[in-house]
Amino acid sequence: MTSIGIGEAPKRKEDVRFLTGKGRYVADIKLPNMAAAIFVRSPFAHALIKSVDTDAAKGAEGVVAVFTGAEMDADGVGGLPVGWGITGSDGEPMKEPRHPPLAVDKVRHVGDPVAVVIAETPEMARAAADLVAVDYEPLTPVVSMIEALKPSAPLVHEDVPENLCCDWSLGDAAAVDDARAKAAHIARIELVNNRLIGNPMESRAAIADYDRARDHYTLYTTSQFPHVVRFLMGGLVLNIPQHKLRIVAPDVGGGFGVKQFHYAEEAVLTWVAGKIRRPVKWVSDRSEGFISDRQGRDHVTEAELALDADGKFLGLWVRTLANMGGYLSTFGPNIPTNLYAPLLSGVYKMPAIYCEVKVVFTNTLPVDAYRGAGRPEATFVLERLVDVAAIETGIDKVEIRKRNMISADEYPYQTPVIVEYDSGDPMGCLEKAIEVADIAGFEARRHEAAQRGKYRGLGLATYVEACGLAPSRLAGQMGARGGLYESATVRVHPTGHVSVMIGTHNHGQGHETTFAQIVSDQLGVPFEDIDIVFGDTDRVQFGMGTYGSRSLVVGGAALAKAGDKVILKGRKIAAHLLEAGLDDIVFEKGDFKVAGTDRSKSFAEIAGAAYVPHNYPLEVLEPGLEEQAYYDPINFTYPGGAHFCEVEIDPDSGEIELKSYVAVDDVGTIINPMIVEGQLHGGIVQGIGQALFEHGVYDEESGQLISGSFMDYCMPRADQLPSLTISPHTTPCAHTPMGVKGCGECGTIGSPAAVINAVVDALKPLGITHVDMPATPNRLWNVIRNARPTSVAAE
Ligand code: MCN
Repeated sequence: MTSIGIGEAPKRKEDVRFLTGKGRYVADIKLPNMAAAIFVRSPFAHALIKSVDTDAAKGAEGVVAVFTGAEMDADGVGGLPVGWGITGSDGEPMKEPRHPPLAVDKVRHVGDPVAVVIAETPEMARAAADLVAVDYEPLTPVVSMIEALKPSAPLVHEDVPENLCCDWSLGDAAAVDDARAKAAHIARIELVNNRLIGNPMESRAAIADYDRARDHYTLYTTSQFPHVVRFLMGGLVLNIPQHKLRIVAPDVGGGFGVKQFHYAEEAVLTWVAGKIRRPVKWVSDRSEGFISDRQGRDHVTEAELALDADGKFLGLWVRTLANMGGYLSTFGPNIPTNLYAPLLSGVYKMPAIYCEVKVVFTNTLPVDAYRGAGRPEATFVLERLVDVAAIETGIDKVEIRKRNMISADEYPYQTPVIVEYDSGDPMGCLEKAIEVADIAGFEARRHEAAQRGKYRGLGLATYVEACGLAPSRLAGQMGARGGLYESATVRVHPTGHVSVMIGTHNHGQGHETTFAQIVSDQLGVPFEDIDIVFGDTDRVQFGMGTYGSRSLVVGGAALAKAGDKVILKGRKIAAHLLEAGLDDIVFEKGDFKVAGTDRSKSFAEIAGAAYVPHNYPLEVLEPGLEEQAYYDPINFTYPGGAHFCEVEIDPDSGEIELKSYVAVDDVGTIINPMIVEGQLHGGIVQGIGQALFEHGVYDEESGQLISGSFMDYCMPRADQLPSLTISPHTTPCAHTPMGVKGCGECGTIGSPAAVINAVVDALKPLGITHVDMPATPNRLWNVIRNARPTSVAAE
């Protein structure tokens, strides 16, 4: 029974139940009299719905009900809302077409839900779903963004001309034109940021229940932000008052962004539960997830970097097409704009930046945040371009970065694109990475590989990200339609045990451990005596959930603030009990003491006195020891780092082997080094997945998702990875209570660029300056074959 503090690495509290199979996920929940739901989904990417005949399905064995979009419409159900609006450079707000939870007149992507079948069992519902006769009139789909913007393209939404949701820009175009005019060299690149399909271990699921006696709904859902689901769904889709709606997101088996949105299935099930007056459950299988979960990335970009004769950056110009898919998802338009362009300065002094983004509708699955969300895309553009500039100017890739890097004493650093970095030491990260990765020995390793007939390459990427979403005022200026603060309640029980109710959501990040460490450190309460409660709108005060690596930075800060209030109240109680002045009471290692004396009261004694107030200052203090705090950050936090990757490519097969990966990251004060290392591991592997394996591919003619299963969508496996070397180099954040910065997305942000830079470096002898992601063996084999069909061993 000991307190465990900040910087220690206890084993994760939550793993006891996960590793012993006792986690309680939505799919594990069984309510009495529960029916099962199966969605009827469009097989077409683009089609008119001429009619939906549900008669046969309604007559099938075990069927309870069948509902269509038209019925929900007739009942006044609203469209799925967008939580973030953007405005075009012409001052026009983005086009925001209606998104009915079940399609009404038209389907806009394969998998668009058209009807829902409710039956006694999932098998019965599935059999009946086949009997729902939808008369579609297929239309020509548009998949490519370039095609979608052509005047002749089919329209995904009739009220959105040219399929253009928004023509958005940030920065100073004239200043960048000046930079280009003055430049000694302009490096240019065209690249694709491939579409990703997130695959958390647990697929999405929902159970809705309606309590007739209380006229009250409960929705259990696999969500990263239950309060926001209640806010959006209750307030804007179903018109259920907030106090009549409870959202529970119990154990959730990974999200990575995919579970950060308000989904149609949640609204449909809740509405259905009210109609059939029975609980109803839906559990997606993996195949359904591929055509119903939100997807990520999908940019086409051209960019130019202007440099002077010394290799100093003068200006950056970026033009990006960003795919939204068939509908705007909850945060879709925010990702390729506000979370992308403001990060284009990276860790460099970039005097001028101009970025324009055309946000485009296509007949594909909606695109939204996926781990990193906009920031890996920005890093990829910048770090690929810097490498191209290095090759073209003949300046070494490390040297060109150092020449342009913001030095530690230049923080706080105002970029030309909104954000002001509060703290950092990119040069320190880079120097450490150079040492840990043994860059001095690389040429010898390259030579040795060449002897074996292999191309060996060294890739470097630096990065900075803005996370800890977000200062509400700034987010509001950028189009957020809600606040982005966080909340925590510290409830001290009469025994001194502590329950923390926190508005974030733990779905793999280890919050039950790290938040308990914060409380244990602050209040001196044994680690085991602290329980972290989250994911239930009836148990926890309003909170914004987990995404944007915000939980520690914003939620942890709210928690520390609430802890401060507990200490202050405890000191007041102690002052009374110890007959001392408040200013004389200090709180040290779990004891309230009269400074300079041996008189003290333990934390548990003070808690007991607060709840059994026989000797208590009732005139000036309420009984009880429970405090709540909300925290709204004043800035983002800006973790950053330097990643080195080494690869070997077999020129005969295109096979690629990752030989080493070194990551030096600055995540501010570290609460739990083991958890941070795990987060970096996971993030880096996700980035490697994007760089080498994963690709969401749609057939251009039919709009079918070709990579719709793990047979075609290739996830990284342990045996394809080297042992990762994680080596922190931290500077404390200047404005968060504990000096912390987020870490949940860092790995995903630095790694795609580091890996592709290594691939391109390996192929340098062939004169290749860019390879698109994913750098699969097939792609590399073709690149090598078209460049020079000889073996490197001959050199
Ligand atoms: N931490 C720490 N010291 C720091 C920073 C963080 O000890 N300086 C700890 C935190 O206390 C927390 C963990 O590291 O336990 C991650 O913290 P944070 O950076 O605040 O990120 P969040 O908890 O807000 O998690 C969100 C982030 C995102 S945006 C995605 S996507 C993501 C990710 O984290 N999805 C994940 N990591 C994931 N990990 C798992 N296992 N599953 C997911 O779905």
